[in-house]
Amino acid sequence: SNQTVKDAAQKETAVKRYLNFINGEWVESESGKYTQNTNPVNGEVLGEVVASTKADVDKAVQAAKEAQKKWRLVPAPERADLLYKVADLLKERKEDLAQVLTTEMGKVIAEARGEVQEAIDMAFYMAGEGRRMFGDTVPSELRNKFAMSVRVPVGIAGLITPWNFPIAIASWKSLPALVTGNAVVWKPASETPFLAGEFVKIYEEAGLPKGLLNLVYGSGSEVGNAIVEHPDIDIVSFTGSNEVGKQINGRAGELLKRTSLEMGGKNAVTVLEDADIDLAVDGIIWSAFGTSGQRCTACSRIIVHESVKAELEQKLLKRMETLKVGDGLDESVDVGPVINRASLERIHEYVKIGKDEGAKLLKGGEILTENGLDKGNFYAPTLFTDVKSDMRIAQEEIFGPVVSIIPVESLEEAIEVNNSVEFGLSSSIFTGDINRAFQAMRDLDTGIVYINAGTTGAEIHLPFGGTKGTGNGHRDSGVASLDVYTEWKSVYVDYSGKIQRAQIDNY
Ligand code: UN1
Repeated sequence: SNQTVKDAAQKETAVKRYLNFINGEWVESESGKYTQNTNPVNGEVLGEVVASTKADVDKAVQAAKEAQKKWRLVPAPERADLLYKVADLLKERKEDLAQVLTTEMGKVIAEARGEVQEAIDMAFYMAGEGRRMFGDTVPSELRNKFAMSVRVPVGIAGLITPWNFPIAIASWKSLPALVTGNAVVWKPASETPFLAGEFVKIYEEAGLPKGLLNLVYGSGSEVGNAIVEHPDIDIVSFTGSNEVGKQINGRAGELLKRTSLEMGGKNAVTVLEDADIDLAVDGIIWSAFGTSGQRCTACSRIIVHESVKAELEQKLLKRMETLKVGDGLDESVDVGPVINRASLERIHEYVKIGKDEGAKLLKGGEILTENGLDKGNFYAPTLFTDVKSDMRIAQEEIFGPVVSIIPVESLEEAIEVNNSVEFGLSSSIFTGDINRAFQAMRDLDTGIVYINAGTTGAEIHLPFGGTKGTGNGHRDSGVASLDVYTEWKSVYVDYSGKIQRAQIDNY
């Protein structure tokens, strides 16, 4: 009937809307307001999400507090069952999730699938931790006394996650937090709200007890601040910009609150004179232009021995010719859009700064508007050469498809240049000499080092994080992530039947 047609049409045009998830229910925000989610390929409005407030955070924390009281008593192997279910569901829905990811964030579909795979891997891996989560048993100084240390949950974890790896990074944080017995309040980036909602739906479907993981959306600083400042949130885990990380660290420091911070990178690939240049080119192309350079681990500096610089430049230019820029849903596209207009303009500004500083622009350096790209946020893959290490384009994180060649004369100089930035996330060296590879591995001051591979592609069962301005000593993923969400409790059991005085009676 006509009615049915009309209903169907209405359904078709209904706005897709995501709500907060608090205490096991999908609920409106106190604000009654919404923010729009757009597709970076064409600016199309995909739908909207609630604009949450401090009051929403308060409710979420209250729910988390109740839920955590019970969850901490559930045996860790049983907690892990939830994670196995999450893993299975992620696996089942891998393609759907990848589509949502590409549509709201822009990374090419092959990389989106790869990112969902990271979350799947993390879920299985952390589920396994439910049966490990090792503590230590150590000998006591005293007779008939037993000593051990065990991990206990911190309490409530506040997670603030970025848009560039919206499900992988959310999985690096939420899964270890939950398996170790914490409850979670999560604020995802406002640029990638739908994938966050979908991830929470998976937790829900897996049988997540109510209140254990709460989702609050928010685009300004109100929600983030509320999470950082809430007295019942015990640890704040953040991945994002240095600017915001420093603010969080400052405020959390005053409150004596634990933080785990993962921030910028200024990662370099070093190419020595004895390197396989074709291999290095492959590594650089993938690391510099994959995800349109919007990875914390992206290669944005190439430190090359003078004797192979010309060959490297030539081969890079040739490969860059073949890169197809466009809609990431098209399987043949190599480089998608950047996240938004502001980002596009910031990248372009850096290119201008580079030119003004005297760097030589070899390729790219422009906002792309032709061939239907004008509605999206597309930047041409860009290569600078003859860059000096102290130029701003060689020091500051650009977070776009821009890479700079810095010539050097020796391995020692390469290492010095690599280490002369405020960040310390990832580095890579291409060389055929195993001795120099090991020397570099020792001396490159970053949390991640690659030998004969680009700067990206970290695997979830190894610690992820960096030195210096990149972080504050904690690690996401890998077994090290358990340290973020647990306290050590040292336990002594004296079965001697008398009060023995440590440090005294045995000496
Ligand atoms: C990030 O850019 O914040 O190592 C994460 C990589 C990915 C994760 C990047 N596995 O490039």
